[in-house]
Amino acid sequence: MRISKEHIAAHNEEHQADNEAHLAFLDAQLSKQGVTLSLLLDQLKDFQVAIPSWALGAGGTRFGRFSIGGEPGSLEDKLDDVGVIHALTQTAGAISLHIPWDIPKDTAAIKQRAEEHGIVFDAMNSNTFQDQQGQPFSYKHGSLSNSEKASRQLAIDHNIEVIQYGQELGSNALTVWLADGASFPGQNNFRKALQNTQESLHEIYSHLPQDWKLLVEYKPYEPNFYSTVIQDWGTSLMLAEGCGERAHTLVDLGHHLPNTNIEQIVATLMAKGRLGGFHFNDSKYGDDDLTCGSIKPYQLFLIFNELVYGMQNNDAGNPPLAWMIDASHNVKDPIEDLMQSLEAISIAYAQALLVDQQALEEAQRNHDVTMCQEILQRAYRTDVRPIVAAARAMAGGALDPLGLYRKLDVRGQLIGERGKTVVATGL
Ligand code: AOS
Ligand code: ZN
Ligand code: ZN
Repeated sequence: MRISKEHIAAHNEEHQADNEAHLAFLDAQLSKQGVTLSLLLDQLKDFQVAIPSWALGAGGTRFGRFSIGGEPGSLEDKLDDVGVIHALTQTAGAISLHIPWDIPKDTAAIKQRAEEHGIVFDAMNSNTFQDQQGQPFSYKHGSLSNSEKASRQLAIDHNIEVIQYGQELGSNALTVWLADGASFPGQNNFRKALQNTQESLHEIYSHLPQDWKLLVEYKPYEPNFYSTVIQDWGTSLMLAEGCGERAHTLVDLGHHLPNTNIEQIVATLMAKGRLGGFHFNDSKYGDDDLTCGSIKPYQLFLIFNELVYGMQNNDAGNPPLAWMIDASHNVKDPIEDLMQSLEAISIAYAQALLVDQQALEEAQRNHDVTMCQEILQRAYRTDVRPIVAAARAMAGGALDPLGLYRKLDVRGQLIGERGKTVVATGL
């Protein structure tokens, strides 16, 4: 273990008085609003977000990639890095794997390593957007949507194989994101491509174990720039409904055209009981995959407000949400970046929990538009960082994860062990 209980205890002792002073002030303010701090802390303490295996190395663009050194070179290393994040934050108790990038050579050993870090296996991700070496049929013109049956079957079989790996590891969800689409008008027959995708997904669904979920991710463009087969939430929902009860839509925050009202999409999907998962990130332009909350924190809060409302009023039977970060960029230490994302997500969640739902409902009923806005903004403008820190410490994490990470020079240690130029598999 790179981060010991002693490290955390010593660090927390140093920061405790300061955090408690902040907390006492907040407690006094919030109790006037009828908020019970201990209840809030309990809810936050249990909150977990999965880390994608591909976010642990420096990302890259088609123009280049700059290594930050000490990056994971194997699945074992990736687990160790999530272990660091989880030990510091106690909110990253799950990893999401990508096959074939993360094929476990020794499943039992991988499971044990994950267990030592307190990590479980979240949704498995299939990969039909790249051809692997020696692959008999190509995905160049599509995978599940391909007009050639042989390519479709290959992609279906790959997804079934991913489910099998996931079963061995104890996962219970398969996320399908397709790059399928067209870059030029006329290239594809829209109707046939959609029909093929529905049939392929249905076939995969029929191999899904009873306690598994199928999560269908949508994205408007990239890598295809004219059309994408699963372009939006409506298409994803339609495909999920066409598969069956255990198929759901997955919302990736970066997969919307600029200014789309994502919180409304969340509310709509939850009303239908079909919101299954989430990929958190932030963006200014498209699928930028930047640190959560770094560009549009108010939007993140509004999304969480819908999520909290949806979970508290879950009459449509949405499954427990598979929360995950999906991030990748070129410049920061990925472990630091992921911890910043976790912090932003926890902050948005805590603020959403502060929303006075009853007062909001009343203001809505009275058409008191000003007050509706006030109620949301009051919650959003509360500095909940001391609460988030306290919940983390209660769970055994650090009051200031980033500070302790730097103080222990974890990246320096990783560079010492793994070298300066290791390149992780995958993106
Ligand atoms: C791609 O844009 C999607 O966000 C995927 O969820 C994910 O990033 C991909 O599967 C990782 O390669
Ligand atoms: Zn995603
Ligand atoms: Zn994406």
